[in-house]
Amino acid sequence: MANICVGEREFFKNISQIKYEGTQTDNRFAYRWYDADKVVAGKPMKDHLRFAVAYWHSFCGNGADPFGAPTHIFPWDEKADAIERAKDKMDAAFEFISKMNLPYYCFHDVDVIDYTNNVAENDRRLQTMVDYAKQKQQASGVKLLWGTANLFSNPRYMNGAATNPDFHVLAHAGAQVKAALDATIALGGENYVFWGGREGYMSLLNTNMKREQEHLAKFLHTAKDYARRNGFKGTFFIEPKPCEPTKHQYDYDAATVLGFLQKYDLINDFKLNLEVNHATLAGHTFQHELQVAADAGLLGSMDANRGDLQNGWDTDQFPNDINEVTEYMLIILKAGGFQGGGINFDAKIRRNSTDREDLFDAHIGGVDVFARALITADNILQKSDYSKVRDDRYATFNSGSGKDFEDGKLSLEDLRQYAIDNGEPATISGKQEYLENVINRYI
Ligand code: XUL
Ligand code: CO
Repeated sequence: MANICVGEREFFKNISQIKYEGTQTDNRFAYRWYDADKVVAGKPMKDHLRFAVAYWHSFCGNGADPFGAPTHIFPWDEKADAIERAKDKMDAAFEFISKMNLPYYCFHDVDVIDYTNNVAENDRRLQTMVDYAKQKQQASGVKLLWGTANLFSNPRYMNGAATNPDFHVLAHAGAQVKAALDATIALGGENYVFWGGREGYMSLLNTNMKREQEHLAKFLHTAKDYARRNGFKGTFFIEPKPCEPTKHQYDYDAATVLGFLQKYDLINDFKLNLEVNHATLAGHTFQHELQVAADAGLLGSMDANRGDLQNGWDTDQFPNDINEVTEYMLIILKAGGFQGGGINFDAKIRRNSTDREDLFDAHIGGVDVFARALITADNILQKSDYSKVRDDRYATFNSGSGKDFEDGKLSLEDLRQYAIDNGEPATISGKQEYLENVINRYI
């Protein structure tokens, strides 16, 4: 449980710590399902879910969009001095996270402090904020789930960072990653994320894809080796996304990244941080991405949000669909949970959600939908025949010739002989509607 951590100014006045009150409560600022210490499937809910608040959306994202100026005017953005302003923002962040009673946060370097174009000055700035964050973590008990470097906003990265055709730009990306790794290590960060926002291309006409991908792999090796030499024990995550801002991003989806990690010998240090709206942009369900990662032993962490079924871009809305999230939790539970990571709310309130309390409503809804989904998924696995129905579909491979096939003992001629000996197979239902009803029954 987090200790409420208010700085010199209280930014979220009139809201006290969010507590579990059960489904009957009328209090909007309470959890109805998330009972952090309640044991579900063998461990407390908080250890399954490991919620994190994303610094960028909640304390930096000002509601601006390509068609309009900021609508979220933050009181922590008022001071003229960059460090003073950053400290106010950090006060606001730790006040919010500790009032939400959540265990983790995640940040990019430039979320916590404005960067200049001077590498040494940036390092000094980040170091100052790391010292401040250490105090805040200590006072609140809130921990760093992962750190990362923003290698996509600065104009120098318009042609990519680690995949930029200009080595000079790649070197700047290296400088930034070094400082972000140092910060993550200093703050006890449990993981480090690479999201390659511009690691891809806008046009193949001007792109040597092979060379760029080799540079990306070399860059990741170089960063990993540096972090390991400097005591980082956590996991590196790659966050797949198919496009946006680039036309094509090399970390397209889970299966693509899996192949990349294997090809470039990164599979032992890197896992996946999957994001819901990235999956849907790639034309997949999020369940698909989770299953690909789980099957490869690479299910590291997730960025929770949702897209809009009618819009084709990354709207980063807060998750709220219990049916879908239950399906996520089924896969996560069956996979034995996240490997090192947790559930980071990489989600933003809408441009017109301009009340300070909207940020609480958004996170409370997100937390509760995952908590309820965890309980529901556990009930499905414990009480229903969901697993059995799935397993039974493959029963013919458990013994006899099916087992021989799995064991690699049958030739193509053997398959032919079996087909002749056994005639036409029986018609067997896939039971999809039944299983959909099982999910709904336990919600
Ligand atoms: C962008 C995105 C990023 C990463 C971190 O779509 O998801 O915020 O999570 O760089
Ligand atoms: Co993300």
